[in-house]
Amino acid sequence: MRGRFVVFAALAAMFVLGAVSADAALVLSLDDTAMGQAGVAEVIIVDGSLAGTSTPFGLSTHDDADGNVDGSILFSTGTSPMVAGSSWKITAAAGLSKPNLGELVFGVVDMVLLATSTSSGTLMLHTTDTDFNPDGVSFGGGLVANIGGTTNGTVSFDAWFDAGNAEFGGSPLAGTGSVSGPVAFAETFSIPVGQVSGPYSLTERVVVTHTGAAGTSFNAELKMVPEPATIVIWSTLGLFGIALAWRRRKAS
Ligand SMILES: [Ca+2]
Ligand SMILES: [Ca+2]
Repeated sequence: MRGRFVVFAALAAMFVLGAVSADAALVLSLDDTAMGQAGVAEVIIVDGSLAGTSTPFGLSTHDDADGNVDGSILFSTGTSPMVAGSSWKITAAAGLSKPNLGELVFGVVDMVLLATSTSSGTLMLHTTDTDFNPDGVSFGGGLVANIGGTTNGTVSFDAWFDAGNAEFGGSPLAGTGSVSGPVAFAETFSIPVGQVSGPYSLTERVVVTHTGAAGTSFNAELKMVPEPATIVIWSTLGLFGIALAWRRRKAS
């Protein structure tokens, strides 16, 4: 009986640990919308995991082959198509997050692409991470999205914030945009999200469309920052503190 309990406890612990680690991972996905279905990613990679890990986009298709760098995913097909039949060649695609980049309260997810296509097509990329956590701190938050690069096609950017802390959780927030090439671009979008007080997830989506053989590169960063109102309050409190210290020093 006791032995059976120990086995049960061990299995329960494995289940809990598995659930926690699956929930906390950075995920990078690439969808050639002409392959299979649009919205069905051909490449899904979970940080620190082998192919077959469960995600809301389906099972991951590739191992995270970056030498187990935590908070980093690196994917490349070199000069080969992304998948058989695809017009997209991924020289490099990367996703970055904590603990490699940013921190828990003010989370950052970052995505990098250097890709070419041999014909017209659309490539949709997502990077998501969960378990950013103010840990008892409540603040008025906003997202800043920075994206820069070069394109001979069109690049559009969307950002998600999810207070439910789900992978790919929430829906695209208003306030982002797109650019059309040929162009070198550098865009910054400010997106209010309101009060942040519990664990949250961040997701960024970039859609690249080429009308023929072309190349696109970008680095897209999405980060949580205190809302300007919060910064004003913090700054005011800071100035008040300095004034108080000065008065106390003068009095003594
Ligand atoms: Ca697809
Ligand atoms: Ca990794």
